[in-house]
Amino acid sequence: MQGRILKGIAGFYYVRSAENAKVYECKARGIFRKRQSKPLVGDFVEIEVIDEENEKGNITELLPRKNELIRPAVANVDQAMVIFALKRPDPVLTLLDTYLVRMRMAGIKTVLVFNKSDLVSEDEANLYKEIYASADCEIIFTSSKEKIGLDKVKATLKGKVTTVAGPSGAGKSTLINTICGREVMETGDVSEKIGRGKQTTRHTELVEVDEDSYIMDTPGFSSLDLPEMEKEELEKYYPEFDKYRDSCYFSRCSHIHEPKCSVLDALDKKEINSKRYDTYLYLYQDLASRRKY
Ligand SMILES: Nc1nc2c(ncn2[C@@H]2O[C@H](COP(=O)(O)OP(=O)(O)OP(=O)(O)O)[C@@H](O)[C@H]2O)c(=O)[nH]1
Ligand SMILES: [Mg+2]
Ligand SMILES: [Zn+2]
Repeated sequence: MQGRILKGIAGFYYVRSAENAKVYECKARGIFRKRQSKPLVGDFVEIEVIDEENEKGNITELLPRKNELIRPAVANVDQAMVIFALKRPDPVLTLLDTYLVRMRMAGIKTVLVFNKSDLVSEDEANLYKEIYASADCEIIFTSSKEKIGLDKVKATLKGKVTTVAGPSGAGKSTLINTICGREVMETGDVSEKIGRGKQTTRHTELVEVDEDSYIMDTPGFSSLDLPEMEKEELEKYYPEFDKYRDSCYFSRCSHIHEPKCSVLDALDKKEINSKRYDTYLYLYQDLASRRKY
């Protein structure tokens, strides 16, 4: 029978059957290791039941994926919700933009959530709204603590499968619990000393919000690199550059040092946000400094 992987822990995959809605504890047979494709949460699979009473089985086939991500490791999502705290931990824009670029590379629409809005002033929150105003993603400000923005989040989730992504301690699991109105996921503190989350969520899990909305909780990554790519590719993933790149004098303009660069002109005129441009520079230089083998 067919089903969908809800979570994977320690070599076991929990598969909800499409036939009877039972959740079977499954192992993936050796064929996957040979093929180098590992089952992911969100995968549709074929299973054989080996023990009906105790709900155990084997995954025998992976069905084709619509899309997949590596960090977090999920498959077949309709959209991603990149969640950062406005404070505790402070948002690191190079990290945030790395998440956004990765989502665009995978062709996954992104909603940007700034959580813990109870910890900053409205002016401070608005700064982030400005920075990401032209980044081609919906922006939602939330506070699980003070129940702000939750209806907007629910509306965005409606009818879709959404994966969350973001650094440890941003409040991903807390937001999921608040939205679901029950303790689905464990949550943890943010360390006072280093201001980082404690990597509370260790496995990815597909959670039912209501009958047609699903959200995947995932472990947080507080440091994340861009995947292997040519530095020249990076500019494609900054939607702010779309309006300008065709009018640059050089057709393969890096928008860094070339004369008659429309992106640099737009930056001068403040039509492109300088914080976003800064992360572009930073990520470009990071790619340029990588050793090629
Ligand atoms: N002030 C405030 N604290 C929050 C809010 N949301 C979450 N927190 C706190 O932030 C801490 C981390 O929350 P988690 O939900 O465990 O964070 P996470 O993103 O799931 O972290 P990982 O599982 O480690 O990736 C907890 O102490 C929460 O109580 C919020 O809206 N406001
Ligand atoms: Mg968590
Ligand atoms: Zn240019």
